[in-house]
Amino acid sequence: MSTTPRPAWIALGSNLGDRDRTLAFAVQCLATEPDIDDVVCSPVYETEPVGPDGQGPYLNAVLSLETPLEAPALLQRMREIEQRAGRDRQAEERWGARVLDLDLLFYGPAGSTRIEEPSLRVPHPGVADRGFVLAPLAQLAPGLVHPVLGRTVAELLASLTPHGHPLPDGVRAWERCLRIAP
Ligand code: A4P
Ligand code: MG
Repeated sequence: MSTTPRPAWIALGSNLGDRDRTLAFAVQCLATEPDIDDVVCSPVYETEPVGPDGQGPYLNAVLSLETPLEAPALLQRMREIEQRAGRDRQAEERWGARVLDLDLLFYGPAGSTRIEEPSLRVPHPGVADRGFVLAPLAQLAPGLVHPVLGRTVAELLASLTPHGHPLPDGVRAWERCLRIAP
């Protein structure tokens, strides 16, 4: 394990069960994990599902954290939290409804680390064209530069946003925010 803490940005999504409660559970789990510090949450958005028909809207958010864990070890912790929240991968179709999805968006100093393994791709390949990721991420880190595309999060979000609208189609602010219990 590395000893130098590094930043990471994680996307949270839920569209099955008590979505609010699941996101709050996930944030609290991450905030209380050993080797994970300085968790900061974005606002929450309700978003139209991208994927197969017949599933309900998602709640999406993004958080940033600091960790000495290497990216694969961090991903492993994320998988464990998905399981604790009741995610059943066997029962899911691709992009189908899920209790909790945690994706590692960016990792390393200024989000600059690039990883291309079958089990882990960083930056997450969906970052640049997903309004449900970019809207919350832009609230936390608008100036973060995508290390492959060379564009900031704010620029990527603007390219998905209809002229004069602050948010992409299908993305709306949710009334409650995520709080980390002391
Ligand atoms: N994997 C590789 N790289 C990563 C990474 N950076 N972070 C591997 C997380 N996992 C990564 O992931 C499948 C496999 O990808 C894992 O075994 C892991 O080793 P997954 O998260 O279980 O599957 P997935 O979520 O179906 O696929 P993917 O490609 O992560 O899709 P997305 O982008 O998460 O899309 N609509 C709305 N409105 N909101 C959503 O949150 N989410 C999805 C899923 C579809 N539609 C949505 C939403
Ligand atoms: Mg995913």
